[in-house]
Amino acid sequence: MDINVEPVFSTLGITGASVTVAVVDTGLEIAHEDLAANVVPNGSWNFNDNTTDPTNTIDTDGDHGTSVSGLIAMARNTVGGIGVAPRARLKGFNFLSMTIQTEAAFLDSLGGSTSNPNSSNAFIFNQSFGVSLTDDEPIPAAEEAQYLAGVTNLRGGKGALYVKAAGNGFDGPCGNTGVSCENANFDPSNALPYQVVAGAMNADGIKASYSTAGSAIWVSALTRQRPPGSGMMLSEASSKSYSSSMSPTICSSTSSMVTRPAMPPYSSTTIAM
Ligand SMILES: [Ca+2]
Repeated sequence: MDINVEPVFSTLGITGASVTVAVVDTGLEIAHEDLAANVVPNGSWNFNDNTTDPTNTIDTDGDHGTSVSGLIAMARNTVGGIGVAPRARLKGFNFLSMTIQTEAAFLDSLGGSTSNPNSSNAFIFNQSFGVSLTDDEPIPAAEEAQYLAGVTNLRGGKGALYVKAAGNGFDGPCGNTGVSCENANFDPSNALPYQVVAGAMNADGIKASYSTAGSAIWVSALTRQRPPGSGMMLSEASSKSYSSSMSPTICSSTSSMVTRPAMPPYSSTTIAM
C-alpha cells in the first residue's frame, strides 16, 4: 500500500525527529533490527520485572506492541520497512502484559511518572487497546485526571497527545448488518476530550469493515484490509520474517488493537483482535 507519505519526509522534512512516542502495549522488542536505532536507551519499562526491557518473552512469534512500534517508527535503513515517523524515538510500556494490571502502572504508562519509568517526556502516547465491552465500568477518576494533566502539562506545557484506537467492532459478533455493532463511545475513555480517537480505512480509502463507528472518532487513516500484496511491512519479532499486513498510519493501530479489561478490577486477559 502506498500511503504517499514520502513527500512528508522529502519535501516537508517531517520525519518524527525529536518526537518521543510512548507505545503503551504488550511489549517492545528494544533490540529489534528495525527499531533499535530509534529506541530511547533505558527509556522503556517492563512492569513485570521492573527493568527497562519490555521485550515480550511470551509471544515470541509476534508481539503486538512491537508491531505497533514498527508502524510508527521503523528506521530508514537497509532492512524491513519504514515507519510513518522513521526518526521518532520510541519508549515501550508493557502495561497490557502485566500479570495483574494495576491502576498505578496504567497511570505511570501515560505520563504520570518521572522515573521508573519516566513517561513524562513522551510527546505522544499510543493506545491500541480498548476496554472489554462486557465490563460496564466508568472511567476511574484518576485516569481522567491523568489524561487532563497530560494534555495540560507535558511536552513543555504544550500538552502531550493521547492517540487511541476506536475499536474493531463494526461487524463483530453482530454480523454484517451494515450498521455498527459497537460504538466507539462504548469505551468511556474514548469519550474523553483528551483522546485523539482513530478509525481505520482500507486500501480503497473507505472505512475498513471492522472499524468501529461513533462520534468519538477524530480522524481515520489507512490500515489493513487491502487487496493481496498491498500491505505494509510490520516489524514482528526478530525471530520471524517480516509480515506484510496492516498499516494504521496515525500513531494508533486500530486494526491490531487488543482489549483491555475495564479497571478495576484488573485482569491479565488481553484478546488479540
Ligand atoms: Ca527499515
